[in-house]
Amino acid sequence: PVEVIRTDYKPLKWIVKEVELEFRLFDGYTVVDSTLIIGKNPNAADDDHNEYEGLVLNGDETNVKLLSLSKDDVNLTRDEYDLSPGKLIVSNVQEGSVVKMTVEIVPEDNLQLSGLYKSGGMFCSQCEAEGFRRITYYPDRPDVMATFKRVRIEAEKAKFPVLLSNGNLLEEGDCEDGKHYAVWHDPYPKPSYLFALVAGDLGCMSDTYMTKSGRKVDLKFYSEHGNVSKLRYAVESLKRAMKWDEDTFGLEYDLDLFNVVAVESFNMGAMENKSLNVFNISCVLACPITSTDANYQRVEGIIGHEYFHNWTGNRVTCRDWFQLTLKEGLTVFRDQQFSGQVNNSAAVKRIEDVLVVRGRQFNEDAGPMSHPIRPDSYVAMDNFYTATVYRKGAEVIRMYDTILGSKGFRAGMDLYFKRHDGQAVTCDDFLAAMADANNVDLSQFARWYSTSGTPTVTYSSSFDAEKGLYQLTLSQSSRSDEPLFIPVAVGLMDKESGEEVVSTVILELKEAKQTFDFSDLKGNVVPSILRNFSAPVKLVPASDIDESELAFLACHDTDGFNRWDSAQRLYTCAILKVMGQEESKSTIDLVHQTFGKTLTDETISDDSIRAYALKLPSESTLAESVEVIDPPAIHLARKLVMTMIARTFQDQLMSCYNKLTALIEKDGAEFNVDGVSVGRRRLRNVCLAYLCSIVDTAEEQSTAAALATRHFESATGMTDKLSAFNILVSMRGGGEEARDAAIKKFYEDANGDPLVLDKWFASQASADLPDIIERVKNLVAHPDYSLEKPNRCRSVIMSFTMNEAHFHDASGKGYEFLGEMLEKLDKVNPKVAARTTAGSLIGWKRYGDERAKKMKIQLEKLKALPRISNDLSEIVAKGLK
Ligand code: B3K
Ligand code: ZN
Repeated sequence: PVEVIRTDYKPLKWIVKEVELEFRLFDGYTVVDSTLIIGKNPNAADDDHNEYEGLVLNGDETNVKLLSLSKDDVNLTRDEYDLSPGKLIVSNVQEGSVVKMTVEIVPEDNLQLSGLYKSGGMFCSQCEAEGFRRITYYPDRPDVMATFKRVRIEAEKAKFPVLLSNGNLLEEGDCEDGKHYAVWHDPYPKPSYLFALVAGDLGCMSDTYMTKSGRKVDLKFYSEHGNVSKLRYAVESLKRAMKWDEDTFGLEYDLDLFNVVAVESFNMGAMENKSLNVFNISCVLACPITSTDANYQRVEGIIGHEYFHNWTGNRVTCRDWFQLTLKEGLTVFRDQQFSGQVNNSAAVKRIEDVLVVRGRQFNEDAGPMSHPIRPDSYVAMDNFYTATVYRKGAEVIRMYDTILGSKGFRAGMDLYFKRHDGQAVTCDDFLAAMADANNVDLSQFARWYSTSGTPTVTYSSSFDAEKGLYQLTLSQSSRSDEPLFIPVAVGLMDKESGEEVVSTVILELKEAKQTFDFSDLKGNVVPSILRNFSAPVKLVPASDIDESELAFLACHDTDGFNRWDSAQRLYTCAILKVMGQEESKSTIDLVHQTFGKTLTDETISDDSIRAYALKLPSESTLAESVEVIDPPAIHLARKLVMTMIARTFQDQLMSCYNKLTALIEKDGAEFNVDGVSVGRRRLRNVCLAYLCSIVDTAEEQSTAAALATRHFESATGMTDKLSAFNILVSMRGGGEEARDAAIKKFYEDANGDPLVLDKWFASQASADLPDIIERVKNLVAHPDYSLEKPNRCRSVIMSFTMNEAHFHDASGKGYEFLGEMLEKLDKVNPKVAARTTAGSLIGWKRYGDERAKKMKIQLEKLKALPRISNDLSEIVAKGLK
């Protein structure tokens, strides 16, 4: 495996200016003809030292068979080109040279799902990051932007009535022998990673959108025939996204057609190919009986995300893959803003996003895969589509917005497009546009791009009652040699009245340590720091945590995010004390006070906020607060605290549950995913989880099982059904019968629907049962299980690795199971093996000696595999360092 280094970037001497492709899709193989018009790269200076004189094309020789090659219509013989693994070099090209070739590929055998492959009966493609080289030889790098002038697809008409590629349809028609063809033209130059092709027997839901300037855009969403009605929510989401981008950034869609295709076998969520977005069915299909509220939200967010890429990613793309966060961090930020503003309350959305940053990104940054949002090297680029590049990247973009204000941010965006539309650029270019548009120096801010790890901000304060002066001292530590520029949003609450006396200000922490003065105060205050999570850092007090301050903020903070966060911190204190068997009475008292107030506080009008504020931090979030992670101990302590709260508030929880049930029933059968309806379901399901946590005796077990079963059976949609199911799958003793009945019923109701079956598998793999490993082994032996379907793989293997207490069972059996699965999966789909499952072994250093040893053994075993993929070996090697 070759390591690619960021600072080695060099422009190519020869690039492709125009390309024509012809795909002939046969049964069992596909022939691809290509015509490349070559040009001299204007970005490569003459004196640039270039590694190669000729035209350098990438190609995956294990996938692509070269049948013929010509230059300017003369066939080339073996001494006129150089073919080595991964590369084809054609010598003596000139401006305007025409290089033609024919290759053969076998999409039917392509189980990696990168390049052109088959999902069910349809052909589809995935080219980012480096999949186009698995279709044909081509300069497969994002800084080569060519016009795809003519893409002709020919296939059997009966089996593949729909033939799609990027851009506009130029012509279509019938050929001989029951075949037909379509020709596509994309007027916008693009890198090869944005190319797409789809051929299949698909149903379609159509709509139109009129842009601000009066362009009528046809929206066409394709899926298997039986799923077409489930595309409605995605279509509506797209229209909202198109409008939002016009209103917020003045960005309009630039073609007359926008296609979206739903595919079952897909490595990730979705792909922003120019005007032909391809989606994992899980991110585009939605209907009440198969999808949860979270699924709906995900559809809207990802539809927005891929659409927003049309400007941030496609019109302006990345110069090289190290710049990935340029498009991903920015586009995630855009989709977060969109979702927060369109449907949900902004605070709810913020809480959900921060949960991911803290739960996944912090964890990644604490392990051996830690990297800056702009990485310095990679072996398999697909391993770097990480929480860091995406989520921390989005936090970095958010900080520009926080520092410059939304007007300043918009000015920066405008300048960015003005300067770079149609180009492949770098993170430095983005920063320069932000700085220049606002006339500020952001050179210190640039350190965020090169610093890995989670910085810590420490705070301490003092109050001079006589002067009315409050002083807040902030200090920072990070892996950067020089201090970072950290925007810290702060507000002050009066200690007596609980009123906000200083509303949010942005403190610019630029030095290692800085003191900020707040004067003219009438009395002492409680600070609310890092409001809205204004920077991706860990916030810690210089001295012991003041738990009563946390309880105070959890009840009074005017910043919705910090109010929630304070409660989370307080719950964390309690759980950790219980875990460490420390004296915890006073903490528990505060927890009860806070919980009780949150449950009944009339001033909280949003049930989602209330629900989140009542929920305890997840086990993975709790793990971030301990030195050595002992998952079963965390699990047990969390469960104890949960049950204790549930017992204390049993009546109130029950009456809250009943009140919500009545409200929901009053609404009748119509299913809605507006904020109010979602909030009610969310809060009711939180109440249910607390109530069903009281299971210490056989009698309590059957009471809880009966309540969950009633919830399960009366559920009007998947949100409620799955909430109940997630509880039922873990039932023991008096609840066993109910558990087994629910497992059977859920499966029958699924009636083969893949998205529902994924939930059936995932929920069981997440169960808290003593024999869970045996159960998970049975799940992978189930006839509906398949290693070739990434969604199914994730639903079992990933869910089990996230079932921390059991995956990390002291016996090491969880690790052994994962090791075996990875060995098998790597042979089928190395990208899924590396990205979504190997991550759970590499953090071994944090799990204590005994577990570490056992986790490492599995990594060693994988390392020793005779034919390990580059993708997996990169992760394993990092994990063993
Ligand atoms: N850009 C794609 C991700 C491609 C992943 C390749 N391994 C989807 C997205 O972020 O929008
Ligand atoms: Zn993206």
